[in-house]
Amino acid sequence: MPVVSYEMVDEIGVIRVDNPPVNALSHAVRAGLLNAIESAQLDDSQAILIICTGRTFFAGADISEFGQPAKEPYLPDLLNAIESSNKVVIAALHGTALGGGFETALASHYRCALDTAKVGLPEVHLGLLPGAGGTQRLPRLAGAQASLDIMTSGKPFGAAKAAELGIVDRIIDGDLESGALGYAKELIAESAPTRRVAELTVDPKTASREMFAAYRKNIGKRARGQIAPFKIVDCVQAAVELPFADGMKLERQSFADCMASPQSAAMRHMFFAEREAAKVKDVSKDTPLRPIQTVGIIGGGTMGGGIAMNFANVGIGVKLLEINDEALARGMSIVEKNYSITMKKGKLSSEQVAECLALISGTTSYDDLADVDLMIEAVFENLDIKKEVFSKLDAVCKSGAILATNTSYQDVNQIANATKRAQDVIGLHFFSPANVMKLLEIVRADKTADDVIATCMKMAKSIRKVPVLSGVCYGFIGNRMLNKYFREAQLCLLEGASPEQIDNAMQSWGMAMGPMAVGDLAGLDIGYKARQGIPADQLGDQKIWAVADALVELGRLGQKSGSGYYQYDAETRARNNDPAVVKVVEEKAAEFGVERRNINDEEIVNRLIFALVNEGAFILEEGIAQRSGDIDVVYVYGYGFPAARGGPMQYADQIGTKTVYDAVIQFGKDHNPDHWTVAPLLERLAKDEATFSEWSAA
Ligand code: T1G
Repeated sequence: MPVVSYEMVDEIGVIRVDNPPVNALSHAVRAGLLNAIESAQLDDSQAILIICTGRTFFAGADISEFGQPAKEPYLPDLLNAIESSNKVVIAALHGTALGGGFETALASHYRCALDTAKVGLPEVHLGLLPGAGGTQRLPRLAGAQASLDIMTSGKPFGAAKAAELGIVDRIIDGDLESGALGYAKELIAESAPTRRVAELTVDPKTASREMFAAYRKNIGKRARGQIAPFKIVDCVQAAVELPFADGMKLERQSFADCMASPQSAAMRHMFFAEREAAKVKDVSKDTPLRPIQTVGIIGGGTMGGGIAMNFANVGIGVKLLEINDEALARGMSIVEKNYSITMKKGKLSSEQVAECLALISGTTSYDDLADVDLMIEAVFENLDIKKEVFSKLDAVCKSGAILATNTSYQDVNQIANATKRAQDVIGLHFFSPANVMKLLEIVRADKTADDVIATCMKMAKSIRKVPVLSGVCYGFIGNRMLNKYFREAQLCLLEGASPEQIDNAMQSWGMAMGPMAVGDLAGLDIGYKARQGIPADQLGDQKIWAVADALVELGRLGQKSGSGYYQYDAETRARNNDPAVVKVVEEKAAEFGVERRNINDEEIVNRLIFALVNEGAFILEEGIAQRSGDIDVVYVYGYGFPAARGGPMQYADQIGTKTVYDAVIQFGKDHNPDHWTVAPLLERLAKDEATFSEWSAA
C-alpha cells in the first residue's frame, strides 16, 4: 500500500496515510499529501477527509530527517495548501496526534476525533517549538494562555479537553472512518464553509503583556538554560500582536534557531537513545517472554515499598515479604504514605489509590512466594545476606520464576551462583525514590537467559520505566561513574572550593542537584558504611573521603540528621552554609598536606564531568554498556544530568573527544595521575577526532 492513497467514498475524497509505525510526516508522506490535496481540488469531491491507518494519526514530523537538509514540500507550505483548499478539509484523529500531526489538524477546516485520541505539541522536549504554524494557529483557536501551557509543557491531552478548547469539533463513537465520513456528510449537507484558522484573531481576553512577562519569568525557573520555551512565548505573543504571515516568519526563524542549537541536537539524541537502549543487540526482538502476573518483593523498606508501587500502579498484584509483622506493618505504612503524597499532588484519585493498595498484600512467610512470576529482592546492601535470601528463593519459587536483585553494587554473578537456576537470575536496579525515578538498570549476569532479559526489558516499559542494560561490575553503569564524579567533588572541596561553590557550579551548568546536596539527601552514612566494608588496602586514596567520613563521625549524616555538608532548617528543610564544615575541610586538608587554593567553577565542572566521560569510556570498551547513548540515558534519567546536554557521552561528542582527552591528560599532570588514567577508547577517539556515538554505531 502506498504511504498516501486517495479514493472517492460517496462524494468525499478520502486521503488515507499508511506510514508505520507512527505515520510520521516523512518526505514521502508530505509529497503524497500535497499531491492528493491538489488533485482533490480538481475532482468532483464535495469535501476532503484526511485519515491515517494503524495506531495513530500523524505523530509528528519525522524526527529521523532532522539534522539533514529539509526536502520540499516543507511541512508549513503543505499545511498552507491544506488550509487554502477550496473544499472543506476534515482531519480524523486517533492515537496521538502530536507535533506536526496536530498542526496538520489545525490547518484543516474541521477536526473530529475518537474520544481516546490525544493531541499535543511536544516539540519543546526536543529543544524545538512547533514549526508548522502551531504557534500561530493554536492561539487563534484556544487562546494565548492555554496555548502557552500546551506548548511549554509539551504534554499531550485528550479529545474531550481539546473539544472544550474549541480545537476538536466532533467526538466520534465507534469506527473512526465511518464516523468521520458521516460527519463530513453533515458538513456538506449544511454547506459548511472552509474555516481557515489563520484568518481568525486571538481572543484578547486570553493575553496581556503582563501575562507574557510573568510567563517568561516562570519558565526561567522551570526550563533552566533552555531556549525553546522562551521562543515559544515570543511566537505566541506575535500571534496576538502581528498578522498571521508576520507571525509565521518569526516562527520559522525561531524554529531554525532552535533546530541549529546544540540543545536540540542533544535532546533529539536523547529521544532515540532512550528507545535504542531498550534493544539488546544479541537478543532477538521476537524472543518469547515469560508471563508476569504476580510479583514478590522481599524487603519492605523505602526501596521495596517504592518498587511495589510501580507494579500496583499498572494493576499487577504484589506480595511484600518482611521478616516479621512489625517490619511488614512499617513497610506497608511507607507505601500508604507515598500514595497519600501522590494523591495530594493530584496524580491519583482516592479510588485509584485504594485499588493500588488492594493489589499489595503482605506476608512473613517465604512459602507465600511459591507462585510469583517475578521475585525482586530489596534487602540490605550486603552480599552475604543477599546470597542467603536467594538460596531460600531457589527453594520456594516455582520453576521459571524470574529472580531479581535490586542491588546497587554487588556482584550479580555471585548472587546467581547461590541458586541452582543462575539462568533465571538478573539485576533490576531501581533508583530511589523507586516509585518516582524513571531509570531502571537491568543487570545481565553471565548466565542470565535471553528470555529473562527480554521479559525484564518489556516489563520495565510496562511499569513506565526507562530500561538500560548493564553488565556486571561494581556499581554497574551509573554508580561506577558516579564514584569518579564524587571523587573529584571531594578533592575540589579539600583543595579549596566550598560545598556551596561546588553545588552552585554544577547546578548552574545544568545538573539537577550538586554533589554535596545529593550526598546530604541520600545520607552520608550510606557511603560511610559501604567504605567500612572495604579492606583498607582497597580503599585507594584515603583523603578522598576524609571529609565525608569526618562529618559522619560528627553525627552529620545529611538531611536526615539536620546537618551534613549544610545545616538544614528543621521546619523548611532549607539548606544553609555551615562554617563548621569549612573548619572540618581545612583540618583534613592540613592533615593530608593539601595546600588550599582558589578553584574556579570551570575547573570544578570539567573535573567532575570529564571524570564521568573517562569512566564511561572504560565502561563502553569493557562492554558493560551496549552503546554510548545507553550511558547518556542512565545519566539523564537516573542522575539529574541535563537532557539539554544529552548525557555525558553526547556532551563529549559535542565539545570533541579530543577536548576531553587533552583535559584528562592535564588533570593527571596537575593532580593525581592514578585518578586520571586515560581510557584507551577515549585516547583512540581523540586521535581519530571521532565520537563515542560513531564508535557505538559501528
Ligand atoms: N519521527 C520518527 N520516528 C518516530 C517518531 C517521529 N516523530 N515518533 C516515534 N518514532 C519511532 C520511534 O523512534 C520508534 O522507532 C517507533 O516510532 C515507536 O515509538 C514540525 C518539528 C508517538 C507517543 O515528538 O512521543 O513534529 O525504536 O517506541 O511508546 O512542529 O513515539 O521502533 O525503531 O516511542 O508507543 C513531534 C514523538 C516531532 C512525538 C508513541 N512529535 N514520539 O510512543 O512508541 S517534531 C513527537 C512519541 C515536530 C513540527 C515538529 C512516541 C509516541 P523504533 P515509541 P510508543
